Order: sequence, then structure tokens, then C-alpha cells
Amino acid sequence: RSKACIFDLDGVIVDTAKYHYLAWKRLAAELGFEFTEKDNERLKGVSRMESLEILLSIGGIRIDDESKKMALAEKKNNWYVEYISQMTEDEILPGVMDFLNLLKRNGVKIAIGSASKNTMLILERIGLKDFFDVIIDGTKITRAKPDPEVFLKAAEELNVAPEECTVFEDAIAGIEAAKRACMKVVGVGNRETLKDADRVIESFVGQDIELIEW
Ligand code: B16
Ligand code: MG
Repeated sequence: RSKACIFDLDGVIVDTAKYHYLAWKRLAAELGFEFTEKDNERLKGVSRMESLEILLSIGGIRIDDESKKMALAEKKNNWYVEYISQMTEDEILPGVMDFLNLLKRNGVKIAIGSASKNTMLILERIGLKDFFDVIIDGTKITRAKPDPEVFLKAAEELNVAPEECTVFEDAIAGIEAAKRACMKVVGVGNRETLKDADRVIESFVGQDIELIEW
């Protein structure tokens, strides 16, 4: 059994993908093109600036000026922060709290491993700021997923070997990152999309400790 579990935030603990989508869509509209939900799939798990690059390529827009790009990313983030500031603990995904409590009762350490720089704000809004043993987020890393840095840092701070960690991820880039960190990985979401994970669950509802027995 794994000694520790590392959870991605967006798409695993909460569904903030819809707020990212609304904010990117608003930016696209301002720039004069449409941005669909299908396009948005390509942004999941990807860092803010890389997401902007993908968005601009979808709109066929080329911007070379770095400061202009930073300003656009900041604009999107301000809208996103407005949306997530309204979040409540009702937005924790089904079964998540039961599963986290089960891990705690069994002495399994828990951490957050997220690319988001808004992690602390989200955790505060949903009442889980002090719940995790370790939180590694976008403010503490230099290399985005699929680089394993975020998960390796979490394992190090948890004082657990990577091989003894299970990662929970909803994004392809995150699954690759976990594998590169030599960790077990459970995909949360669509089986087809997440086929490279060791196991895939549709949700946390009804999951028990066997899920992290390897
Ligand atoms: P921010 P995760 C990721 O979070 C999101 O999936 C991705 O869509 C987002 O662009 C990225 O965080 C950066 O977020 O703009 O808030 O810093 O899935 O790694 O928890
Ligand atoms: Mg995610």
C-alpha cells in the first residue's frame, strides 16, 4: 500500500476547469474569435502561459511582445480569480471528502500537487487550507507538468520515497509527470483519455483503501 497520496487540484478535488474555460472564452471573445469547450480540453493541466500560447494559436493570432502576452494572461487570471472567489465547499467533487478522511484514518499522508498559482485561494474557499500535510503548487515550481518536479517536491516534503506515493490526476500531462516521478498513478475521469494511468476511476464515490494497494 502507498504511504502517501498526492492529489492534483483542478479536475480532481474540484471542477475549476469550467471557470478556466469561462475566463479563456471571455479573452478569446475580446480578441475576436470563438473558443469551444473542445478546445478547452487542450488546456487542462497546462501552465497559464502555455495555455495562452495554445489559445492564441487556435485564434490564429501571433503576438511576439512578451509584455503584451503577460498582460493578456493577467487579464484572464483576474476574471478567473473573480469566479473562484465565489466558490464554496459544496464544489468539492463527490466522494472526495470520504476518501480523504479514509486515508487519514489509515495513516496515509496526503498532499496537493498542482500547477495552479491560485491553489491557496481555492483551498481556502473550499475549507481545505489546513487539511493537507503538504501543498506544492504553481508558486513553488519552475517546470510545468509533464515534468515530474511538482510531485517529486511533494514526496520530498512528505518524507516518503516516490515509489511509495500514489498520484491522482485528471490530465494526460499529469499522468506522464507521475510516471516520470516513478509513482503509481490513478486517473480520475475518462478511461479512454487516461489510458496510461495504472488505474482509472470515474469518481471517488464508493472508493476504498484497496485503490492504493499495489
Ligand atoms: P493558474 P492542476 C492547472 O491546475 C489547471 O489544470 C490548468 O488548466 C491551469 O492552466 C494551471 O493549473 C495553471 O493555473 O492559472 O491558476 O496558475 O490541474 O495542476 O491542479
Ligand atoms: Mg488537473
